[in-house]
Amino acid sequence: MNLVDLTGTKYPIIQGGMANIATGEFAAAVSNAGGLGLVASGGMNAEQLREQIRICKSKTDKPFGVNLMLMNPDVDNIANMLIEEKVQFITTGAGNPGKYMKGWKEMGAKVFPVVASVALAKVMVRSGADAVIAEGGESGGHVGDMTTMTLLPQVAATVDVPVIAAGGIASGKQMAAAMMLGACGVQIGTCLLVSEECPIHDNYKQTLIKSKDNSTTVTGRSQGAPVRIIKNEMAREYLKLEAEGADREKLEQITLGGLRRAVLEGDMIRGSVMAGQVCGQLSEIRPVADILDDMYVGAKDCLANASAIAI
Ligand code: TUI
Repeated sequence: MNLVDLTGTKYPIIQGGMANIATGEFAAAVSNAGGLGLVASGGMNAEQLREQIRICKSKTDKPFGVNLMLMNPDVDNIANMLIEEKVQFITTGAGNPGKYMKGWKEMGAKVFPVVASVALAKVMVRSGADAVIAEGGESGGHVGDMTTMTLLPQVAATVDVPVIAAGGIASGKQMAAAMMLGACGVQIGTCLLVSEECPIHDNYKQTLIKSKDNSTTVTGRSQGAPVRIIKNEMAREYLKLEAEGADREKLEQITLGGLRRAVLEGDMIRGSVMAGQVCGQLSEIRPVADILDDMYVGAKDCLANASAIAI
């Protein structure tokens, strides 16, 4: 099944979670532009998130959803609130949402858990997932071990629900490649950070535009919580301490509040500037509608001309 049939959107493109960034207003902008906008839960409690969901509802009549970051301390209350608010699309990240699936499905929601392994994809399908999002470690923020190139076809070959590709997708060519590997659509995050509508500090957008292919690194592997961020003073200090075997408390001190520092204050030196490896491809700030249009038209074009590729 195509992602468009599953979501009722114009394009088979969904927005990534993006904690502390994807407000109700931003998610509505993505939905109005033809993608599936998602209000992010990371950094919010249930009541704060409810308010953002209501803002999103007031700003779009198109389909939208919520991304539930499962490491959120208020996760149980949020899971229930999503039922009260009758949120129709729920994506999850950074964990196993199994215990919430029954309640969400009974309310009528479609649930797309992010998986970083074939094993979790199988478990999620058994729990009733309508699709799974196979996210490779090219993506920004919390990452798994596999790459999109290797994870996506293995998940697609194993499960009998649609598979959405994520991680390393910011162009029509990359979208087309994901479709060739068995995806029914894509999830994008980093390339939306440089949209006009994205409510992050301008320093964050300019840092992404200046960044190169190898501008990101992964911190937190020693803590079992790997996070892809732009290399800066904080990231270098973190990696040095990690290599020296620093304890959890010391490492947490460095990153505490780091994402908010980057997003709200524009602190590109000590902030946690989450971004995927596609950052080197980004060159300008554009409206969300242009980013989605170009990606979709580019992918269509690529697939239509694929037979001309000599092998
Ligand atoms: O969740 C994400 N990406 C995120 S969440 C986030 S918020 C944050 N804030 C501060 C510090 C750290 C994070 C930023 N980016 N992506 C979805 C994702 N889920 N990627 C990988 C996974 C994943 C990994 C292991 C999902 C499940 C899993 O195993 C679960 C299990 O219990 O087996």
